[in-house]
Amino acid sequence: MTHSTADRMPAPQPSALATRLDFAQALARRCGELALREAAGLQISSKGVHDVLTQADLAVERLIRQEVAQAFPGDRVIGEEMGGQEAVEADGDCWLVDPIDGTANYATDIPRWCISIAWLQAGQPAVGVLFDPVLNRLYSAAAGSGAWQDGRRLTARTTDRLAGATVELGWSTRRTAQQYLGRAAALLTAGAAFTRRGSGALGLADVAAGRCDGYAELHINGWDCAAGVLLVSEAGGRVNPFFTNQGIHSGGLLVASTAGLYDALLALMTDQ
Ligand code: LIP
Repeated sequence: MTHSTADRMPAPQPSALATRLDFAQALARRCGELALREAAGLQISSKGVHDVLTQADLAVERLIRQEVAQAFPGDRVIGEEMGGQEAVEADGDCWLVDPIDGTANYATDIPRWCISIAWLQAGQPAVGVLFDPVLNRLYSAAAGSGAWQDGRRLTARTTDRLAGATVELGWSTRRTAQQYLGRAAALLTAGAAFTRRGSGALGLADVAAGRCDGYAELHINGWDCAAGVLLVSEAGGRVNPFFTNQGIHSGGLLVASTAGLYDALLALMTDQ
């Protein structure tokens, strides 16, 4: 039997998201290897109080930008260290990257930091990849295709009460000590335990992986959380409309948790 060309279906072309997902996963691993190499003899500078920069942050972001330009010419990149926001509309398409999230941990040899790479379409995370080189854990998500860690499907917890919950409360000097302490007190008063471990991205990965019930921060930047919020939503958790509210350009309040905890945690974080 002969087959006409019409009978031979073309091989299914990977979707644009699948292509970018595969690219980001391989790149995140290369970035992690670079960061591990750069850790020896680290040069550390300060961007401000409790805000450090290392030459590794810059080297990793340069690698990301170089690889994106080669693989996807014309794609816009916004990065924590080299910016790029001015070229991207709030509802635009871009790569949003944090070359090393948890830089203070990285700079002091505390083993909790990661590479965060996200691809946004129409201003919303569509592909998210985190690589934790210390534990060799690769987290990935594409919109509508679930959240994964090293090939294992991730599912957020079903916790629906603050009493007994564990929440990571991210901190920076971008909000006042009184504001932070007020939220910490409210969590403790509600019977929740709180922690702060210095990497918003890995805090979000823990929510997606069912290791923590929520991650909240009064102000976080888009590059810190773009990949992590997609992991949480694809793992069945809930996230506030961070990227609808100018998340690309100005950052802001982030609440990400199990579906059952979301309303209570959002109320606690927004209660003046
Ligand atoms: C960190 C964030 C974290 C925040 C830290 C710091 P960086 O990002 O992931 O949420 O609480 O202060 O901003 O600066 O290490 O990339």
